[in-house]
Amino acid sequence: MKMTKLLVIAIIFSLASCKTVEPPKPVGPLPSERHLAWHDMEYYAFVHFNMNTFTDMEWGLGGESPKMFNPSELDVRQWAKVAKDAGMKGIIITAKHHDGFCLWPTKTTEHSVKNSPWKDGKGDLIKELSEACEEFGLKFGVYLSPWDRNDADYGKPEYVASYHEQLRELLTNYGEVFEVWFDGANGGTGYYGGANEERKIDNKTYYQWDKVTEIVRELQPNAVIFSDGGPDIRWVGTEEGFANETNWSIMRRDEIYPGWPRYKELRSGHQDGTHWLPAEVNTSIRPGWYYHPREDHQVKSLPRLVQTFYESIGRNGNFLLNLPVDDRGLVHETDVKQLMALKKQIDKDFSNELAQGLQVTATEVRGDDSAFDASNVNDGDDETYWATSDGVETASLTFEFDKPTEVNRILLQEYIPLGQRIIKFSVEAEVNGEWQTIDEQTTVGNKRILRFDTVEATKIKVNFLESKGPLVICNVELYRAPNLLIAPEVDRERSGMVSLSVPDDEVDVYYTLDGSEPTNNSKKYEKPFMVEKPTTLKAIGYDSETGEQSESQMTYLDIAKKDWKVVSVSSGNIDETEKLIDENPSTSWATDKGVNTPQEIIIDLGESYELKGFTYLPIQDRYPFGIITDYEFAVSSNNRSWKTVSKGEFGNVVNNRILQTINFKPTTGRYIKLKAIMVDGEDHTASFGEVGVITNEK
Ligand code: FUL
Repeated sequence: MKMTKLLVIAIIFSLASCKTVEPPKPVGPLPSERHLAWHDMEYYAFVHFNMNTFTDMEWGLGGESPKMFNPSELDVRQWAKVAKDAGMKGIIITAKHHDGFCLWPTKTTEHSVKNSPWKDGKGDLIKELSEACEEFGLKFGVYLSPWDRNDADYGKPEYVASYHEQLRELLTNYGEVFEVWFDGANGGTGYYGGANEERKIDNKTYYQWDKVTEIVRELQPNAVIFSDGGPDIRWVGTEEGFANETNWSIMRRDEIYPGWPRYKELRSGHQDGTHWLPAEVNTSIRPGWYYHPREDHQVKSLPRLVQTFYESIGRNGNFLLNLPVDDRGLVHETDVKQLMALKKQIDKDFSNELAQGLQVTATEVRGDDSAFDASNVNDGDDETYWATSDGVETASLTFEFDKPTEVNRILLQEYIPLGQRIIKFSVEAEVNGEWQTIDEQTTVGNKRILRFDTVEATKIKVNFLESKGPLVICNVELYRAPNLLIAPEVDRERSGMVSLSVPDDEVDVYYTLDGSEPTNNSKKYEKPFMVEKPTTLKAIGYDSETGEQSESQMTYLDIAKKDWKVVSVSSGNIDETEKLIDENPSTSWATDKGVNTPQEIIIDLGESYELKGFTYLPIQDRYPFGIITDYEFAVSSNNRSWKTVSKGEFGNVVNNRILQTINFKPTTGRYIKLKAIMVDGEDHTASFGEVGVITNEK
């Protein structure tokens, strides 16, 4: 009897030890299948190409004639080839922007390609592009602006019905769509069938978002829906091209709606989120979303693009990079060059993975089971993961090199089908037998990449310090990325004095003032120098040890502001107005609060110039206010009789606070007046970061 009892106990024990350990329970909310497919997209193109491309605007008013849409060399296969060669996985096109012009022959309105000279009105750009995407193995997505400044019925239920129909057309006739993009900009002034008035709608209710979602689900069940707050993926709360370091893929989604005033929270997500709502980082390769010839020299620099890569994909977001296709209908040569430079650099950064196959140990493994072993993090398989036991939410992973090895990047991935968990972690390196902390960070999510100064390490340790549950890590990679030379930064004082700087003392700076490309034979920068007249400055950083040089930085400098004086303001403290002409983008000046627009400032330029344009830099503060959205600009030779030379809207200036450049017919004068006709915000103050002019001076 005793023997049998012992045998039973032994059998139970051995069965228990054979029993495979259960995987960790999910920590919700969780991603859906369509989310997981979207996370894999990582990097794809936005294309802003529509009526604005031909009117040189950012936000068309809606009254533009379809006749103006007439690309001379349109080639959507070139777009697709460029995107493919750049390593992108899809293209999202502005099928309709706020001005209402449709790039496909919709049945809902006459305001479309069918009434344009392009292909004698027989063209269908959406069809061409969807086919080109298929040919090049890219996914295809559509942007359909809810706001429509052309439609006479905008504001009434009739427009919403037609909007839903447009969506149906786009999702029915053009094959598989991976993402549908709904913009947050809404209501306001417009053409509206000739009414030319302001129309306000309620963002939350007017478009019947539930119905919109229903249409997408019915016609394209695999597509993700983008808007400020989803329902599937979210805007990242800035158009500058970054997510915050802390970036949860979850949010309290029901609090969010288009135009949500707490949009800055979109940059970080919510640790206690109720829905999976990951961030898409959208930004343009140029200052504007649409093509403007004046921005041909402002295509983002390689270091800036690389930074955006690390601050989007490297911070648990997807990277949606906009290409403003030009009025020929092609991705501009300069943009192509930068895209390829970015591809090459990222390929270089991640060319030599150092962690794979290394000896890796964990302080704890789930149930001591080899299925969840630490070696799963560097086996090159994202479906296997290292996990800790229930209740173990702090643990470390240590990688051991055979010999001291240079490292400056670490890439970490949580196994997100089981939820996003990590709240805090740190990275240490063992250098010359001593441990040093490299970084202390917060979230990981689908992918987190840290860049740090190169260390020659014998071991790398990741300490997971706080988590929402047991740890579930599917991938860790280590790299030694090459150094990237940064182009010089240009600073100019009011006097006209210019200084150039690079972050690295070892790097020399060379420059030219005649528009030619600098080399290490050009003038070497030793000390600040004077530029008083309009000049094109180009500068490079040069490493004499390696012979490597940075991209060249081109800056256009107009007349120096040394004799300028603000002589009159409609309200506000005139003694502080220097801030709007001090060449310092981080200082600003504003009129008094609560005074109704128009508000204005008058500047005496000190002498008479032939003026052909002006610039307005919106306030660059973290919490901006009083941005001028509608302006009037006048010139005078005596500060008494004025000539209005330009009047209009700074399109999209609130979302994208870039330098606004307005050209007008050359006019001679000594005094300039900038009037704020309309400003953003409720407090009726007009703010000015910097005001400048463009002259014909030689
Ligand atoms: C914004 C729009 O108003 C811009 O024009 C642009 O389309 C950008 C991507 O979204 O909200």
